[in-house]
Amino acid sequence: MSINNNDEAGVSPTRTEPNHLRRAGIIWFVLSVIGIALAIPLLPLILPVGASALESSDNFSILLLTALAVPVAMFVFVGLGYSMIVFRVKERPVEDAVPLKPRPGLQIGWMGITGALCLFLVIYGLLAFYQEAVASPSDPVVVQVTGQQWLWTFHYPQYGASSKGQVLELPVNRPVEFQVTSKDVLHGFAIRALGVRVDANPGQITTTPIVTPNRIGSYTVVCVELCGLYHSYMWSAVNVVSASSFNSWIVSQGGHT
Ligand SMILES: [Cu+2]
Repeated sequence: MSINNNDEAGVSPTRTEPNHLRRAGIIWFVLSVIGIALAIPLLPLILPVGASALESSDNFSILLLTALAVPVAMFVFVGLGYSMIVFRVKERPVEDAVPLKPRPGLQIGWMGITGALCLFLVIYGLLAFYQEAVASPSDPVVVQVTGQQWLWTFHYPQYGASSKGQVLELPVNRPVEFQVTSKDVLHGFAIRALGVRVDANPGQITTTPIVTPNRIGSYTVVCVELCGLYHSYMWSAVNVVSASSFNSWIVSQGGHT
C-alpha cells in the first residue's frame, strides 16, 4: 500500500505536469509568425515613400531587421509572461528555489543563435555599405547646404544659383551630392525620402553619399540635431522635378544652365 502510494507520488508529477518548454515554444512560434505577418504589410504604411534607391534599401533593411527582431523580442516576452503566469507562487516561499543546473546545450544554443544573428547582420551591413561605395555615380549635381538657427539655405555652385525661398529643387534621375556645413551650432541635415543624413558642423564640410532621386514629388529636409528653441521648425521643402523644370528654376534663381 505504502509502496503503491510512493510510486504514484513519484510518477504523478511527470503525468500531470505539461511540457512547459514545448508549450512556451509553440506560443513563441505562433506569436512570432503573427508578429512578422503583421509587420511586413504594416511597416511600409509608416515608412516614407522611397524616392531613391538608397532610401528603398533603407526601407528594406528596416523590414529585415524588424522581421529578425520579432522572434527575439517574443522569446523574451513569452519567457517572461509564461513564467509569471504558470510558475507564480501565491504564498510567500519558505525555502530557497532549487539551484539551476548547468545546461551546456542551452548555453551553446543561446550563444550560437545570437552570435549567428549578429554575424549575419554585420555581413549584411558591410555588403550594403560596399555596394553603396561601388555604385557611387560620378559627375553629380553639387548642392552646398548651410544650416543656421533655424533655416536651411541651398547654393548650386555649378549653376551659380542660390535658392531664394529656402526650397531645395532637384532634377529627377540625376545624381546629387550635398556638401553640408553650419553657420552657428551643430545641425543635422536629413532627407528621409532620399535616405540621406549627415551632420552639419560649423567650420567643416561634410558630404552625403551621392544619391539619385528617382521619383518626381515633394519631400522635406529636416534638422535632426536638437539645435535650439525653434529646432522643430527647421525644415524646408524638397522638390524633385523634371530636367527642364529644374533648368528653368535655376534661371529663375539667378543662375545659368
Ligand atoms: Cu538645426
